[in-house]
Amino acid sequence: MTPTLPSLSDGRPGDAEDLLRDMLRIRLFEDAVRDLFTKNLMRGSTHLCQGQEAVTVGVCAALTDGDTMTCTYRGHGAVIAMGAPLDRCFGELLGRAGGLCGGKGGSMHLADISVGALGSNAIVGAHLPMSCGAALAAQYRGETAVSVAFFGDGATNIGTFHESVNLAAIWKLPVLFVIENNQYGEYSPLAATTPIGRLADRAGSYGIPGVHVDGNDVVSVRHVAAEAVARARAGDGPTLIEADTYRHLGHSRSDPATYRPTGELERWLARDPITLLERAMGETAAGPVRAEVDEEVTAALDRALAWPCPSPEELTKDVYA
Ligand SMILES: Cc1ncc(C[n+]2csc(CCOP(=O)(O)OP(=O)(O)O)c2C)c(N)n1
Ligand SMILES: [Mg+2]
Repeated sequence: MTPTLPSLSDGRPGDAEDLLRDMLRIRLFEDAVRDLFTKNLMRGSTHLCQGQEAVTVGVCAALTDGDTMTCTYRGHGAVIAMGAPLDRCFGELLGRAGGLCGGKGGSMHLADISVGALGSNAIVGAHLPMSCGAALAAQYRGETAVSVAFFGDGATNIGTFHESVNLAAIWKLPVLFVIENNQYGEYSPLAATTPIGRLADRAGSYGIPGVHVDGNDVVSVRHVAAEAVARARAGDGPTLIEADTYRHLGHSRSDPATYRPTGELERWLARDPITLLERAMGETAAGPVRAEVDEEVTAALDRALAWPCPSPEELTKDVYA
């Protein structure tokens, strides 16, 4: 489904530009990170999300100040979509003192509490209970804040998924459980690990709404998320959203993704969420946004590269030995 301009306008000038800007920030950030790893300027591993930008941008566009978000090791995009500054995200991955977590968390542990990004998590499913906790805190204090948990298709086979959705359902916690269904868990296609094809159907077991959406159509994602947010704020409890999407690259830095059937990547590239939106907006509107973000990302990386590493005294602060 191609997004159409009427649904983009949303009654607000610049709306489509804002969505495109946010998706491009993530795409160009991830492209730069890939480049830095290739040049060995970043260490360890990383899990990139090129191709999945419409899910995090669409959902986070339906949030407001005070809402919270948790995500996976493939979480750079989600943290950026919440509004974390790009230079401090680069700084974290580069291990610099100016990074979001002082350069000590790295790619899989980005967090920026000031924008509600409570943390990326390397343990599959471990952050779903954290979003339940944030939602419970808001409910207990009589606040209207909601909490979003982004996780993969594979995570729906993990115990914490079922425990979290069950608890949120029974306590009517204001949580959005968002499945980034990128069709694979590591090197296994969904069908090899999961006995059902439509993951949103898992909501039925917990008596909550389960919604399936085209995760490459940012406007549709935002629409579905806005409905779930409204339900949660009204005290009607959680929603499970399944957003169909695709990661353009392998599972992690070391995965060339040779297990993918011929033509599959090309089919998804033809439905690249950014290209779809750019096409819907037209070159005149979309071109300047791309140029602006390109400059923004380059400048952010340059700043981060100039930052020092944490001092030896800082290295042992805020860590467990
Ligand atoms: C509890 C746990 N089990 C296994 C792993 C190893 N592991 C890392 S990523 C991954 C695949 C998860 O797939 P999915 O939930 O679909 O997320 P995606 O990587 O596709 O975004 C696995 C099994 C882990 N990190 N944590
Ligand atoms: Mg997956």
